[in-house]
Amino acid sequence: MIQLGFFIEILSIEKYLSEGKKFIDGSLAQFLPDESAYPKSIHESMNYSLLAGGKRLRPILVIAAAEAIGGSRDVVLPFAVAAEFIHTYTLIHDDLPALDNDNFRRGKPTNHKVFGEAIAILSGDALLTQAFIVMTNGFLMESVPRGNVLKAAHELARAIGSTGVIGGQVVDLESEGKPIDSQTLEYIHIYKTGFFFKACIRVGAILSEANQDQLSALSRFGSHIGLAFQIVDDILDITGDEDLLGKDVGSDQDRNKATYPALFGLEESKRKAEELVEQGIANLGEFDERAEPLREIARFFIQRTF
Ligand code: GRG
Repeated sequence: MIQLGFFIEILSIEKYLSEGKKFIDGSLAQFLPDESAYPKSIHESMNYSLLAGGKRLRPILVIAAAEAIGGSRDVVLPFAVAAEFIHTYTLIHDDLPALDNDNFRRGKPTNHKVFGEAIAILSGDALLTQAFIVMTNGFLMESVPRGNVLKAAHELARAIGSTGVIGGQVVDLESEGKPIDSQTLEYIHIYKTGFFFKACIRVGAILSEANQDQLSALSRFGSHIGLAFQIVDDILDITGDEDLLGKDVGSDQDRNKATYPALFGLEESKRKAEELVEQGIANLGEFDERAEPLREIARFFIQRTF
């Protein structure tokens, strides 16, 4: 049994994630320009990728981390939504012909296939910008000390720049078709994917006034499960179902990308992901049952099929 904060009691992680997704999906529109706002094409393109689906794991982690230390989902909601805007921007850009050149994402044709490359690039840029508009709006400043809002925005910005997600993406690109060692592979996975997950967890905690010990424990938890998530992503690119994943599988191999299964094999990669999740959860020993959703989300990371 998992307690989802104070507002709902639920039976399983599946239910927790679907409730969280519903909450985020229902909140996105209030933080976006109206789809009919001029110029319409960019707002349609932003909405297209945002509303195409997605598990909403990053916003759910912002909320779960806040609730693990007694915070409120309503207070952290703008940052949770901003995390999804940022994530969707990375997906739109990652799918572009200059990068992965993918045809499907979230079960639909990729943004550039529908709106063209120029609008897809601008749509990613606009979503990233919108995230910062949302994070720094007045509404949040009324419920959280301003210093914490600034710290949380800084935290997310640091995770996604050239010394975070973009840096990981660059090393990933530059490593295509080349043999790389396990340290470089780990760098790519931690920077490209792990930092952002860790930042979402830290943001939820910072906005909820976590103390230094809580923040350090949550950071270690986030580092472990973020890397595990990307290892499982590599595995699913081989063993996953395209309909469930909503995207083409086999693309890593087609592009001759270094992945955990390519370097260590499928079984060893699964073992490594499981070990990381257990090590991550071990950092939450001082947290009470309000951290149960975080623990279960971590376990979902290695059990997921989509
Ligand atoms: C600026 C041109 C330009 C490109 C940037 C930032 C970037 C390109 C790429 C980011 C790297 C990236 C997309 C990493 C993959 C992370 C990942 C595993 C995404 C899938 O996440 P899920 O499974 O997706 O949570 P859903 O659809 O469920 O939200």
